[in-house]
Amino acid sequence: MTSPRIDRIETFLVDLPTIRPHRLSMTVMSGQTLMIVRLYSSDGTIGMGEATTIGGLAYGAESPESMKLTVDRYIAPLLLGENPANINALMARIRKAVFDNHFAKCAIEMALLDHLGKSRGMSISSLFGGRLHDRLPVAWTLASGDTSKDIAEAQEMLDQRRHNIFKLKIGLNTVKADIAHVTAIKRELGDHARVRVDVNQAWSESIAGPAIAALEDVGVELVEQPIALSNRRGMARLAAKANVAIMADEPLHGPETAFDFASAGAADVFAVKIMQSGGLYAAARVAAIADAAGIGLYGGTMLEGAVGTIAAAHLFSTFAHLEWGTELFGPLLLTEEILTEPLDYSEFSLKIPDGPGLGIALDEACLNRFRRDGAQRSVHVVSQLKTGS
Ligand code: MUC
Ligand code: MG
Repeated sequence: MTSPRIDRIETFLVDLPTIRPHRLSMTVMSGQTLMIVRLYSSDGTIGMGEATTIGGLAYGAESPESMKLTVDRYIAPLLLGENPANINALMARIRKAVFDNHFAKCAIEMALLDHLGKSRGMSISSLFGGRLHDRLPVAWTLASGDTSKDIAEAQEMLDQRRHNIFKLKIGLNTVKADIAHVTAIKRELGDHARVRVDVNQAWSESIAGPAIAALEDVGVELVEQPIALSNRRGMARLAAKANVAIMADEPLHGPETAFDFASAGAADVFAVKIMQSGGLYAAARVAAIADAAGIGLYGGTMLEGAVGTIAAAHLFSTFAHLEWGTELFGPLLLTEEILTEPLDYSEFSLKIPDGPGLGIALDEACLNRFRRDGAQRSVHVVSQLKTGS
């Protein structure tokens, strides 16, 4: 039997509105752009992947447009004509030719994994050795910028039994105003909900010390990335002093940075993200480093749409210790349902799909309505290789 080969790679951007403005310390989002990759092989199997950023270039060095360009111009030509099942070899070839660009690499690796799973009749979690959890706890982020709106939103989530863990985005206002905001929300929700905050690097170390102590007093259980991503020593000092958990997020760019943070004692918890890590395999290695160092694990998000969210969910479902749950709520922040069958968010958790690969299917009519390029696609075909065009 001949092996299948990659015939075509297609990329396109999908611009979707958010259900409300989402305020982080570095940007306010009113929409999210999905960079979708589809990989077509000679046996008719299609693998799909997705990458997203937050606020264009506000959060990190890649934008949706740059991810698309990286795949179109630099990654796709390396894969055409190759056997899609050789994921390690293909990713090694990509790493040799493309420096960094973790998000673009993650989207391609995801499409290869989806393709392999579909070809073998196995889910992505099965490819990673099988799931340990059928459902994952999912936190919701309160980030409307308005205390009473946030309280109403949290109460609605609790009533629907959709979320009972809330992450509050702070760092945009004064510390005094932020602490008053968090205090009011925690007081209102009481013991029905767990409350955490994400400062997204907005504080200096001298501000962070007393602010973390004040947040601890009002019942916050975890503080995420209080200071600049480059200040690893400051993170270590804050983690040593604080009684609440200190979580690292933005500095974790794969196994090397995870090892650096773990060996410096610079966090109690790691937010593991498949895109920031550079793919699912790299994220699994970040989790292994955390486990070995006794660091807690949290399944993070770059506010991915359904494709990226489910890819992450498959991987996180294989983690033995996921002490802090996940925040895989990205699709719920968007106004549009892009799947033919919506994901199951209920009982404060997300169900991992059972089907092969990612186990989800895109609603083409919906995608077509929101595609930035209308009907035009960036498609790379094997014939381009032959003609050299
Ligand atoms: C981040 O910094 O954690 C995750 C949830 C959310 O609202 O923003 C993201 C990014
Ligand atoms: Mg964060």
